[in-house]
Parts: sequence; C-alpha cells; structure tokens
Amino acid sequence: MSDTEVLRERRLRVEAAWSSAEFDGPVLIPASLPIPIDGTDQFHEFHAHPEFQYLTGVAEPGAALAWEPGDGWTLFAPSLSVEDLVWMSAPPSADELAAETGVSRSVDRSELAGWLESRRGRGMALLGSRDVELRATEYGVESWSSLEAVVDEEATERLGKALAELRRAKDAVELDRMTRAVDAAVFGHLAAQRLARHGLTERALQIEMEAEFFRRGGARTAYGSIVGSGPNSAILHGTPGERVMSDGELVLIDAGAEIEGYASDVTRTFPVSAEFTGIQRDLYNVVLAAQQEAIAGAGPGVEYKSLHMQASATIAQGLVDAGILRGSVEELVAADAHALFFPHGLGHMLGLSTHDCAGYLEGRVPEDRFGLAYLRTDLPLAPGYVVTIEPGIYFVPALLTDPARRERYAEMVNWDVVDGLLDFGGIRIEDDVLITGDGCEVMSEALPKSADEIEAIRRDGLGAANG
Ligand SMILES: [Mn+2]
Repeated sequence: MSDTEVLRERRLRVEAAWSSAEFDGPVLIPASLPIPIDGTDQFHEFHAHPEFQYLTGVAEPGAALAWEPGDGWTLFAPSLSVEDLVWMSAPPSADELAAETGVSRSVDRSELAGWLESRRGRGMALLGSRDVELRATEYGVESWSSLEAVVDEEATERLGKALAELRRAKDAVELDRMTRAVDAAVFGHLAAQRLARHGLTERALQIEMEAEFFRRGGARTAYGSIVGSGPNSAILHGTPGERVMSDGELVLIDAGAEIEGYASDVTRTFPVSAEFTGIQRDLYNVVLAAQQEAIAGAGPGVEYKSLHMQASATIAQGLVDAGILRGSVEELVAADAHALFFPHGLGHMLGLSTHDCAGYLEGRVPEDRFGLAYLRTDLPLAPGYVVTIEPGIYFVPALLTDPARRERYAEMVNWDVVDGLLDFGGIRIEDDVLITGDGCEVMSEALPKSADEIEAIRRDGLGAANG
C-alpha cells in the first residue's frame, strides 16, 4: 500500500468514528499558524497541530482541513504573497498537497472564506488549532465573527475524543516514521556513550548526540534533550549545561529525534569512567530488571498500570536488598515508599508528540496518590500502540530531605544510608515498545543496556579517545 493509500484509509476510519459519534455538521481542522516571538520579527519553531498532521500526514503552517458528511474532505493550501516569497520559501501548491496527502480536493486557502460563508450560522466542530478564532485573517478569512462561524463545543469534544482513540494504534506510515526516529535516537545515544569522559561537559555530549540525530534524518529533537551528570541525573527533566562530569559519576541521557512529526524517546544511564561502582551497578540492575519484566509482560489486553505496579514492587524489593528500604514489599508499595525513589510513572504513549494523546482510557483519571499521580498511561494495551517503558531510581534531594516525608517514612527508609547517597543522582532505562498481536517488540532494541554491554561501549569509547 502506498503512503497516500494508508492516509486515505486512516481518514476512512475517522469518518466512520465521527459518523457513529452522531454529528452531521461540518468539521474544521486548522493546522495552526507560526507563533511570533514577542518583540522580534521571528517565530517559534513551527509545530503543526497533531490532529491536522494525523489526518493529512503533513505539517503545513496555515493550512486547514475540512470535512462534512456527504461532502467529504477539503484541504485548504496556503499560498504566499510576492512580498512573503522574498523572505520565505514557497509552500507546496494545492496540487502538490493533493498528491502527498491523497485529499483530492485540495484548493487554495482563499476558498476557506467561501466554505465558511456557505455554512454560516451552522454549528461546526473545530478540531486542530483554535488559533483560527483569533487569527482568522492569517488564514485568509476576513472576520470569524462576521461569518457567524459557530463552534459546537460539545460536538468538538466528542469528535476530538473519537479521533484521539483512533490515534492510539499506529498504522504502517506512522510506524515507518517512528522506526526511523528511533533509529536516529539509537545512533545519537551511542555517539554520546562513546564520547563521554572525565572533564567533558553535559553540553558537549548533547551537541554530538544531536548532531548524530540530524545526520540520521532527524528534523529536530523530539523534546529538549536531557543530559544529566552526577547529581543532575536525578533531575527528571534536567537541561544540559556547562557542568563538567567526573569519573565515578553517572550520566543519564533521555533524548529522542523527531522525523516527519513522529517522536522517539530513549533513555540510557552509564558511568563516566569505564565501569559502574558497586552501588551504581546494584541499583542499575534493579532498574534493568524492572524494565525487562515490564517489557516481558507487555502485550495486547495487558493493563499498563499493572506493569507499573509490578515495576514498583521490583524497585521496592531492590531497594530493600540494597539496605535502603525496610519492610515487606507489599507494605512499602501500598505506602508509596518506593515512590520516594521512583517518583514517576512507568511511561507513556508515544507518537506525534512525546506524550501522545489518549493515555487514559475514557472515564479513568490519574489517582491522587504519590506513587501514581504521574502515571501518564492507564489503559489496556492493544496491537499498534507504542508506549515507553522507563522505570528509574533517583536520589532527589528535595524529596529525600523533606521533613514531612522523613517523618512519614521514618521506619520504612534507612535514612542513614540515604543521607550518604544524596549526591548519587539517578538511573533511568527507557525503550520504545510496539505492542504486537501476541506480545511486543522493542523498537530501540539496537541500543545495548546490560551493565556489561554498557561498560564495553565505555571502554571502547575511552580507548578510542586515548589511542
Ligand atoms: Mn519518556
């Protein structure tokens, strides 16, 4: 099947879902406009609205897609003025967009006003970017209000949910893009792992890793790369800086590339020297065991939350074995004691954004419990879903020196041991996992993760640097 055929099938599934959502009005899905940077003539990096990008496969600033039962799909292609063309490259023509997206009725965006005019006063579902309401003129529409464009908020929400549910399972075009994004991430991580050494900054690793992402086809990073050395490896979303790394410390890198809108999201943790220290290796193996169990358990019909709870138990047991927690695993997990060291969820849906849509099944909400508040996914897994699996163990000084928590967990935590590890940093291991018909496939499998394999890469990298 060609890419445009896959895109057509995708839209057919959406039409069917929207029809059963019992809404017979028009639907407009703007791609969104570039966002100006205040006080300059520049714009923030453009991100198309994921709903527009899903339905068309492209990310065209200022474009819009429309649908109406009985009328089908219309794609409005922006064109630039002669003055704009002095500064900017020409966007694809309506015909080019028709060929790329398979939306045969692709027309110049100047026809959008007429499309709205002929639907004057009718309730419309407005998906995609809502910027059209405030910046209508930039879509070539004189005035949103004078056209009596009416947004049916209830229908908008209903159709949006139906679309989000369809977006969970990835089709062939999406998986092709995600595979390329994951492959680029793997090469970038390997480059950073080989380069790391005493005396380098976090920033130096980031630069070489991201260069590799771009060389391998990455359009940009999927999110701000996280490179944390030493104590910084415990900052869950830490920004790489000028901190110089030293032998004996860990480095945590959580980074991915984006290709044609699709994200990869991979984490590895490794020593600055050629080897893990004893406690680093022990805790690394606990995280690795939790991660491998979750991957072994992932498959269609499996509740993601049950994988999170299993990982929590494995981490609690590992912390008991390391002399950090005290008590039975059941009691520790029930009291969220493990969450002092694993304060986030097992992972999330991945796709057009790093935390892709619809991680929670309709009707479910995050629990207001320390150990589960940041669980971003709560649904039964199904074939085609791509999720991350990313347990971790961290020593976050803010959590571990908090008087209320020290009192609450006075008996369950061996605080003397913890006090000696406040600058340990953290360990996270994250892979991107595709749920298949009978289990799962680790998309980022090419990036080694056993302690021995990591040390071999480090020895090799350090040898190359010295030789
Ligand atoms: Mn992640």
